[in-house]
Amino acid sequence: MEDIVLIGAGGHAKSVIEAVVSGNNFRIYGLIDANLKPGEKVCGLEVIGDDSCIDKAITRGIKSFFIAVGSIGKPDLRVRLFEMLKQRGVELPNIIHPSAVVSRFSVLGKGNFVGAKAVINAGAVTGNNCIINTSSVIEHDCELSDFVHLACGAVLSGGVRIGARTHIGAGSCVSNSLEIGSNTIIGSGSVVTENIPGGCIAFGNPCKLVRKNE
Ligand code: JB3
Repeated sequence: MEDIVLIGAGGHAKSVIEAVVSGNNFRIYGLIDANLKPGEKVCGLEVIGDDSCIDKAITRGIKSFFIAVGSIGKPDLRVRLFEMLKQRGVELPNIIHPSAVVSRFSVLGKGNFVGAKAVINAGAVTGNNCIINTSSVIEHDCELSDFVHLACGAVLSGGVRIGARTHIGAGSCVSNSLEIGSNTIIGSGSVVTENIPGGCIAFGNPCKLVRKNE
């Protein structure tokens, strides 16, 4: 089994660890976290140090890394870490919980997390480093750009398009064929029935633009 290093050892890392351990494709070599002490354990796995350990792990022959810091609306850290790992030329696999249903007719980029009981249906396409969290649904022909976060239980109906870095809050629903722009946050529990532009915060039922996302 191939070794993998997880970057981040907080709440989201626990969901990632659960998926990796259940999936049986990788052995977790260790966790890298900016604030936890080396030797501390999360779900029984050891923190090996901070981001300066990434190069040490590469030197020791680790090829695969996964960004296990999450985000709630602000993906900047995930973006920075992803660019840094890309520059180092390491493998950035998708981590998919074995209970997720991912269509063979969907196309996923790199470094995506697909949580327990998530569904990605035929014809859907994702970019890189998205979080498709627990029990979320990406229906047929949806298109997600890079760094999108679909929080737990969010549902995209068929043919929805989501711009880069956009966060769809937990339990939200987006109606068929709508488009949500980049850098937008849709608040939890929203019901999106019309297109939402980029760079804004919107929420409610029906979902309405509330203010700019600065
Ligand atoms: O709601 C759900 C199901 N999940 C949320 C997830 C999507 O986002 C979760 O509840 C959290 O709200 C959030 O998870 P995350 O990002 O794991 O948050 P937190 O528990 O605060 O852990 C962040 C970890 O990243 C902490 O242990 C920090 O020390 C660490 N960290 C911060 N900056 C960093 C850096 N680690 C590394 N390696 N490098 C950094 O620059």
